[in-house]
Amino acid sequence: MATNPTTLAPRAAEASRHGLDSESLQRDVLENLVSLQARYPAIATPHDWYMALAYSVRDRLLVRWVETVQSYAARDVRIACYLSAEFLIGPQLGNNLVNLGIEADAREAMLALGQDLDAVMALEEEPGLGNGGLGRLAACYLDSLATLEMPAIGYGIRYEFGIFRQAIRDGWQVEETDKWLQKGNPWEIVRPEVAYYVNFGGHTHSETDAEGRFRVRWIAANQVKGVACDTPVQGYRVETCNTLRLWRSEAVESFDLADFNVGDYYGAVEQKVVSETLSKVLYPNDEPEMGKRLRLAQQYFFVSCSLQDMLRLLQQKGEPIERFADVFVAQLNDTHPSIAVAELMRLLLDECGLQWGQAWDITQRALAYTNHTLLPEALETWGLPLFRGLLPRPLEIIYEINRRFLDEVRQRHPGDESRVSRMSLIDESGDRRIRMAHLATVGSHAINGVAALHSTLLRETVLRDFAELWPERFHNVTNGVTPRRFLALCNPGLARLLDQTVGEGWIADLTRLRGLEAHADDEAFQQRWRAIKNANKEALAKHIHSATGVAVDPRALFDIQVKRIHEYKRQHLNALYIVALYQRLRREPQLALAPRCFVFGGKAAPGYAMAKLIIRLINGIAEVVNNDPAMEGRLKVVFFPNFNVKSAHHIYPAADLSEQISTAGKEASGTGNMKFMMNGVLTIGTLDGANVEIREEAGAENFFLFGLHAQDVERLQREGYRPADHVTANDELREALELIASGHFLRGQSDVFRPLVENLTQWDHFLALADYADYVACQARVDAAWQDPATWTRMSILNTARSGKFSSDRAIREYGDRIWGLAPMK
Ligand code: GPU
Repeated sequence: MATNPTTLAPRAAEASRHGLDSESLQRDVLENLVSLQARYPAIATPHDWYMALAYSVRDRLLVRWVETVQSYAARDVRIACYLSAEFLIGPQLGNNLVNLGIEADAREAMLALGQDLDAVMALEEEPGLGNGGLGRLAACYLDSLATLEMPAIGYGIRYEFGIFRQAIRDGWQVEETDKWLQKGNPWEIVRPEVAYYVNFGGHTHSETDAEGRFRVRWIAANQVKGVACDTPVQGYRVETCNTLRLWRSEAVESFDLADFNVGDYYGAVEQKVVSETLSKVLYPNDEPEMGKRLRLAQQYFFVSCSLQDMLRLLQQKGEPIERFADVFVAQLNDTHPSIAVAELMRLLLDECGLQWGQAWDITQRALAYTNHTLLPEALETWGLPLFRGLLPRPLEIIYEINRRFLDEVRQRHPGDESRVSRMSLIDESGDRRIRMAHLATVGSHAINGVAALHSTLLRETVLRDFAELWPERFHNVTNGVTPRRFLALCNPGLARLLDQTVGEGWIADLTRLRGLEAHADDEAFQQRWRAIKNANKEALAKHIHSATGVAVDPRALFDIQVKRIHEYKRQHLNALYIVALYQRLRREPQLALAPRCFVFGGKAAPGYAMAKLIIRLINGIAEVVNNDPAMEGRLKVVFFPNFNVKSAHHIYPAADLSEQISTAGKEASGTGNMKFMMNGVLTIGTLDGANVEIREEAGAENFFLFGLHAQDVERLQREGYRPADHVTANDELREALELIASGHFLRGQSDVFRPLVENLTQWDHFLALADYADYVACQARVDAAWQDPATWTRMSILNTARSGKFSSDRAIREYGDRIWGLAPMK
């Protein structure tokens, strides 16, 4: 039956407005239980109830979604496209309830059906389509774009297997596949009709077309089809519902048909399997790059599908190709999508028939690049043979971009060939490699870092020559996180107190939390503040117990470090301190130290041996400390397995102290630091990434600062750093290292942690030993502040009060103003 969409929309919209109450939800859940799950209440499993509720909520999003898409198609708007290989969106049900404003109604409806909403929400498998900070940032930005009602589409890859599940066996990390789609995904709408073909391999061929114009044809060795899988992204209490469009790879029918005709059935099926492999699994490496062919294929695949989709939408809007950059701006989330520079050029030249100059102008105006790391080992490069084999036509275009670009450099700096080779898109120093950060920079009208310090260092180091050439293109946009998920949803107790104290407006305007400052010294308010924290700690203690079997006392100081395991993040510095504490407490049982519970969480890249060893060390320390009767009531150590968005919901609100102890200059921004701060957690940290700005906002007196500055780190490393000197100068440190090397934390096996200890005493690339003494001194200040609850609580309140800057709404407004030329539509 053909339905007229213009008459459907208002009717459906009307219906939805009446659908936001508990009775209609209850009715729909029951109906969906039967019609979608084929169950009746008496035999429904908890998961059936989850699915029935999820579908009922999805229906309420769809009306807004359809209207939003329609309005973008009809109106003269610029659309921000966020291109990212990762979107770590987390569980959807709770977030959608909060953003629709129907959490209480859903709770009531489920209760009437005999179900507990929290228990039902806990059943949702989270889409782990990201590694850590970078992927979660993309998800926070989608939330803010929708909340600010800015036209936006998120484009990425619909991995069948997301980030691995981390299990801990005998103290070691074990990776298990993430089968997040096993029970179906109620939030996804697959659109088989929105599909594009992507070329791989083969060769190119130049010809002159009918109008006598020179044109290049890419004769591909094979093609893969990308199918759109959409997830609605509902803004907070607004009508806007944007789209996250993820591409799933499939075989191209015509290819297997051709094989069938010559009777090669197995060949045809193999082609299908190879095609589907493209979107099979997320690469689990955070930061260090690994140069795998399949990874490059994934990047090109999703970028090409996304740009083709944008071209189709442009056509649908009735706009000419010349208007591409007026209608779209694409933000490249690190270099993973940077092949967009070559692919957009290819589409404009080869498919649309534009001339180079015009195509280049459109490309530069349409693209912008965000850098997320300065670590040299994390900067993406691709070897030429691999690149040429997979993407011969894009490579030709990169050569031409480079030729024209280097001409410009030579004109500006005649005779400066060392500058030319430093800036080239191709690194010719060893085997020739394409520098993706250079490609992204040259092809973009705006380049930004993710915290003030990071953006400064980016201009001074990694992209120095480029910043000199085009200073006006360089920006800073300090990261932000969404207060909907990381405060309203995950800390309902605190959210209620905030509502009562500063009014509900804080959720969409986080700067209103400043209103809390007036209550920071109010004793009754402090008591309520502490009661909420204690309740959150009790809840986390239960989760810890069920995940690890360790019983922790909620009255202890919860000292938490959760993030990917990496040497630059220095979980081992924290571990060294715990070992020293342990030795101190054994020697001096009378020591008046406050009881502490150290909690760690985070995954190690499967191939990163040192990171896995750090996990083993933490678990070894935990086993010894937690089983030592002398440590009872004084010290506990927990490694919380499989840290992800879901467990993060329980962890951030329950922390007292947030560990942000990376080597200065190495952490681009950090975003966990912001999530802790919002939840009233005090930071112990270095002057790194966004810590600098967190301390500025909170006030130096409300932040525990220690460690070398970025310039000191740089100078030490340049002049020659000798970690052994710190060992000699510090008995406590030396003894801690000896105890670790002795095998004390691995049931006497003395060989296992040797590489870690040797690495530290000989190289210590991230200066953990250089910062050790200052870290320990700073921890003593933490202990003293904790022993005075009024002081601590005041600091905690002021941290929440001053966290407004770190809302992703602020960050997205800045992207809109400075980079996209796009304002909130409110
Ligand atoms: N980051 Br590059 C990742 O999570 N993965 C990456 O591959 C790269 C960077 C992180 C940064 O380490 C972190 O400091 C930052 O807050 C985050 O990106 C978002 O910008």
